[in-house]
Amino acid sequence: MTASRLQLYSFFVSSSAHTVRIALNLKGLDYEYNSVNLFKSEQDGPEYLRINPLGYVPALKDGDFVLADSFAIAMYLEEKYPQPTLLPHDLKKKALNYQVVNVITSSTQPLVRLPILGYIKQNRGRDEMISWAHEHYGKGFTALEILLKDHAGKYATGDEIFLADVFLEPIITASQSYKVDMSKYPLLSRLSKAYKQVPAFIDAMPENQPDYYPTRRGKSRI
Ligand SMILES: N[C@@H](CCC(=O)N[C@@H](CS)C(=O)NCC(=O)O)C(=O)O
Repeated sequence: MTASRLQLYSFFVSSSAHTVRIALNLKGLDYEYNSVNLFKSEQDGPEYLRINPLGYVPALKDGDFVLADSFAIAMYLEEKYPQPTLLPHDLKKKALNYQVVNVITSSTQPLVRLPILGYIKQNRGRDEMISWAHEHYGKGFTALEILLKDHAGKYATGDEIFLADVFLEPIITASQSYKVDMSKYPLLSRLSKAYKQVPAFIDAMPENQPDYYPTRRGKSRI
């Protein structure tokens, strides 16, 4: 019996889906791409809400098992397909990877989500929306620079790619929709350049997804 292909529910601009695409690519896993167009609110339609009742991408279907949330998916893939590993063996380095993931997924990305930025834009105008985005990306990026300065090698926590990298590249990419000035974050800038040389990261880029299309603001992200 052949195992059914993994199904990824994604949208090209979604940073959380971007993370899962990188993880799948690093693990060398083949998957089918199912586009959920966030600009058309497809995430709130009854069909997608059956997959993720929260109405967020990404979600992953493995046979009849459905899982949402980028961290849960990354950890599921890590345990089901342990090689190549996304987690260092060293306890402290592993914990640092978890901390980086949480700075991004709990303390940065939720504050710069599309509905929040949309609400600010609608009620306070575009300039306030941009300055909100700069403030909250900036707070996260400043913390990440400090956190990683004594640990980074070629990549975030050494010379190998680990979970921290899988979450870092998408949030840096997303910040560029709002033209966050990366010259203030030299370490993150260097890491971002390094990721752009890695095929698993290149293939996961928004512009390389089947549902990509140029948006009004150029490469608009969430
Ligand atoms: N904690 C979730 C967050 C997922 C999330 O925020 N997804 C965004 C795109 S990056 C989304 O689907 N937004 C649609 C909406 O807010 O309506 C994860 O890491 O997967």
